[in-house]
Amino acid sequence: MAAIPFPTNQVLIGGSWRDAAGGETLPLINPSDGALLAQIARGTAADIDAAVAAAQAALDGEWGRLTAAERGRLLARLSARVIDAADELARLEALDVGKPVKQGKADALALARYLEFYAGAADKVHGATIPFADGYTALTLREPHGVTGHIVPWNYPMQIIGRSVGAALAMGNACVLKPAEEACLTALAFGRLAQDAGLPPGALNIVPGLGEEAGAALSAHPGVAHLSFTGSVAVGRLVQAAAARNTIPVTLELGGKSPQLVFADADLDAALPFLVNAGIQNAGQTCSAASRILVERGVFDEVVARMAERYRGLRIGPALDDPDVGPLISARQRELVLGYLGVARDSGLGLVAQATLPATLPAGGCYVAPTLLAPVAPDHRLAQEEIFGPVQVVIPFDGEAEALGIANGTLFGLVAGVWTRDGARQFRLARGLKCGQVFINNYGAGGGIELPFGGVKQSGHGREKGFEALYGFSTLKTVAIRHG
Ligand code: TXE
Repeated sequence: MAAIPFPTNQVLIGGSWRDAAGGETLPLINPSDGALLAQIARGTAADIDAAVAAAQAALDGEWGRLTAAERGRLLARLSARVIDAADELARLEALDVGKPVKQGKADALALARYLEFYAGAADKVHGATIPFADGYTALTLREPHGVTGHIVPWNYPMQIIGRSVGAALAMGNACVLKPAEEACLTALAFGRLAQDAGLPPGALNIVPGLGEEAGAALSAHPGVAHLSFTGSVAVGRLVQAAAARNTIPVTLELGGKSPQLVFADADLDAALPFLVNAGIQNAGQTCSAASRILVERGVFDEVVARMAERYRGLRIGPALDDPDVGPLISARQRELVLGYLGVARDSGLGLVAQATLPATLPAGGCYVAPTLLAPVAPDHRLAQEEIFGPVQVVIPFDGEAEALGIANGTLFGLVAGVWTRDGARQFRLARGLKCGQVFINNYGAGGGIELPFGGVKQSGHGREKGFEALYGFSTLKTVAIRHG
C-alpha cells in the first residue's frame, strides 16, 4: 500500500486541509528513538470554532440529508479503505505511538471492523410505538445529538476513533475529533481515507493540538451537543465540568486498575498467556491492562514462577522491529513509570522478574523493562494507582470472599478477569465484581467490537462499542399525536 497522502501539519475542517489558525505547529516525537517525526498543527480555540461551525453546516447540508442506509454505505466503504491501508496505518502507529507493528495492524483491522459493524447497524436503530391513551398515537424517534466532540488519547487512537467516531457517524452526528498531541498520524490519515471514501465535507473534522488549548476549547464549546472523552481521571473531571456548564451528556472512559483473579482450580495453561499479555500489551499503556493479578495462595508460587519465566523471555525493541514490548509513548510517561518502580524499590517489594533491555536500543527511546512484582499488599500504592507501563503486581488471596474484596477495593472499576472451573463461582463473581465488564476464563474476548465497554466508579461512565454505543450517540424524542 502506498503512503496515505495527508498533510501531517494541518487541520481538517469542512473537507479542506489548512494550517491552524494561529499558524503554529508542535513537534511529534518517535518514542522508539527520540527523533523528530513530523510537525503537527497546533489547533486552538479558533480552529475548534471553525470545526464546530463546519460540522453544523454538514448537519444542515448534504450529510444531514442522507438516510441511515446511505450513511451505513459510506461507513462500509470507509471500512474497506481502512483494510486496504492497514499496513500503512500500522507503520504510522509504530512510528508515532511506538506500537509494535503486529499490534498496530490489529488496531487498524479493529478500526475497520468497528466501521463495518456500525455501517450495518446504522439503519437498524429505531424507536417504538407506545400503547397509550385512547385517541393518541405515541412513538419515539432516535435522533442524532448534532455536533459531537471526541477527545482521544494516544494509546489506541485507531480503536478509539473506530468505536466513538464510527458510532457517532452511524447515528448521523457530525464529529469534531481532537487527537492527542503525542500521537496524531493515524487520526489524520483516517481523515484522508474518509474523504476518499466520499464522506461529505464537515461530517468529520480533525483538530490536533494541546489538551489545554484545543481540547479545553472543544469541551467548553456551546455548539457541541455531546462529548466523548478517553484519557486520565483528572482531565475527565475537567471535561465533565465543562460539559456540565453547557448541560450536555458526556461519555468518560478513564483509567483502571483491572484485576485478573486466578483460583486454584483454574486451567493455568490457558490462563498464563492472558495473565502476562494483558499486562504488557502496548507496553502496559492500556486502559484495561490487567495490572493486578490476584492468585489463590495454593497456586501462588507456581503462577508467579510461570509468569516470571514469560517476563524473562520478552523481546523489547523499536516498534518497527515488531518486538513483544516497544517503548512508552514519551519521556514523561517513562519517568512516571520509573517513579513507580522507585517506590517499589524503596518499599522493598519483591522484584520477581524484569525483562532485559538490549544494549542495542536507541539511546533516545522511551524504554522501560517490563517488571513483575510479588507479593504485593492490596493496599500498596502500586496495587492501587494506575501505572500505565509494563508493570504488574501479584497479590495472594485466601478464598473467594477475600478475592472479591481485593478486586473491588480500588477507586476504579473497568474490567475484571476470572479464571476458575467452578460454574457457580463464575456466576457469583460475574455479579459481585464492581466493574463494567467481566471476562470469565478469558480476558478481553479478543477485542469484542460487539461488546459494550465502559467503566464504573472512577473508570468513568457511559458505554461505547457494540450496539449500545448507538444509544449514547443519539437522543430519544417522544411524539404523542392526538387524533381523536
Ligand atoms: O492523558 P490526558 P495523558 C491515563 C494514564 C496516563 C495518564 C496521563 O494513567 O498515565 O492518563 O496521560 C486531552 N481539556 N490515561 O496525560 O491528559 C489530551 O490532549 C480537554 C488513561 O496523555 O487525559 C488528549 O487528547 N482535553 C487513558 C486526551 O485529553 C484535554 C488513555 C488524553 O490526555 C485537556 C490515556 C483539557 N484540559 C491516559 N488536557 C485510557 N483510559 O486509556 C488534556 N486533554
